[in-house]
Amino acid sequence: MKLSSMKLFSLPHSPYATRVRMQARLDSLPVEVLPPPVPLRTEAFYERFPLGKLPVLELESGEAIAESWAIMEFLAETSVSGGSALLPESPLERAQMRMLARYADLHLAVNALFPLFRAVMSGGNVDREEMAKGLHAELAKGERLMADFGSERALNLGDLALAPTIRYLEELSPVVGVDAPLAAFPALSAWWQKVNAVDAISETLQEMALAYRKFAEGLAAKA
Ligand SMILES: N[C@@H](CCC(=O)N[C@@H](CS)C(=O)NCC(=O)O)C(=O)O
Repeated sequence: MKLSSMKLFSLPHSPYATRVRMQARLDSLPVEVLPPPVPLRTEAFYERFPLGKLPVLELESGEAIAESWAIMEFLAETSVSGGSALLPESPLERAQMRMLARYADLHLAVNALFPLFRAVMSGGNVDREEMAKGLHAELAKGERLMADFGSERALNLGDLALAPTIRYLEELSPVVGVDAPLAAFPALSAWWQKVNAVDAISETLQEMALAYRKFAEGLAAKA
């Protein structure tokens, strides 16, 4: 399998694509970041990418890998990473890494981020107090995970999966009157500081946030 040059089809504002871009930067991977080669939500797109979403990693052999987490594990497990430090050695730490990724996707995104996104789209026409409570409850789960996993551990793929979701929460939570969503959570706040101290991470997160603002302006202009 030749991996000397891979294409990552990405959207700059996508939290899922951002994870992979951060990994590529951190591990200096030979990945060319490109916009979708055919328009999203078209027959041609579904024909080429059956899951219908980005990111997609296309290998030189033509195989395409969809789903950000599948891409991340693939990249970390193949030789291009040369034994990525982002993939912990022990089965327990690997399980904890996957817990973080699943927390990001199955808890925080589903129960907090998507509702906030819908709230922004509706112009804030929601029960703000109820939503702020929901956000707090989801972040409290993350607080427990970070406290349980300890602050000394090295950053891993799970942290990269979670970081864009947290950056989005910061961007969107003011719509329900929450300006500093992590303020009540010391372990999460300490983790967030540690994550943002890594330039490859904070710069990629900033690119995503700027792209989101442009994307949101585009949506608002259409509305
Ligand atoms: N579970 C997927 C989610 C990917 C996803 O939702 N991507 C969005 C961009 S953030 C997308 O491709 N949207 C295009 C569309 O829905 O047409 C992953 O982890 O890669």
